[in-house]
Amino acid sequence: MKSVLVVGDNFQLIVADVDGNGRDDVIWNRPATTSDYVWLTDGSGRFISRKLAIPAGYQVLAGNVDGDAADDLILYSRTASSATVLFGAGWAELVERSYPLSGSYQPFVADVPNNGRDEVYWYAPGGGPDRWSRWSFDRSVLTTDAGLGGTQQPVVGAFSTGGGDGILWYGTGTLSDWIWWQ
Ligand SMILES: [Ca+2]
Ligand SMILES: [Ca+2]
Ligand SMILES: [Ca+2]
Ligand SMILES: [Ca+2]
Repeated sequence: MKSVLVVGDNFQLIVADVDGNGRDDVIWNRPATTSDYVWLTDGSGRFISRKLAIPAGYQVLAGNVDGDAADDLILYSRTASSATVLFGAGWAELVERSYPLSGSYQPFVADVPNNGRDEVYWYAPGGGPDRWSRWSFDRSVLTTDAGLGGTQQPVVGAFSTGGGDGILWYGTGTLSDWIWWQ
């Protein structure tokens, strides 16, 4: 089946099931403004558009950090002193919570450890300390230091049969490569 869609402007698209109905939705984020949208789908090829306000200058990551039915959106800006999570909920009535975080990172989502919830790894390539945020079912977070100390590029994948994710750290040229298993 094919549907023709016409969407103008410059959006960044993120796919996540933010209403927790088992089908992926599309987040349309304008990086420079708060005029954003989420398209919810019932699986029939039709989308329902709802307004969403993601502040300018924020990077958006998708993951299910509290392990409920709905995916969540993690918002990060290098100039902010906190990270924000928009917790997914029915009809995309997202619940916002902020968590203290300072530093300049290239964050990514990985299910490490394999416990039914996604974690966020705050990667600071080079010298800076990395951090590792693990949420609980009650949406409290534990953020600890994690050290790699290199400039490798991370690639996340479900590499092992045991479940959860592994992280392949690729170093260009003569840099060492690493793989983190679980
Ligand atoms: Ca959905
Ligand atoms: Ca925006
Ligand atoms: Ca969730
Ligand atoms: Ca996990």
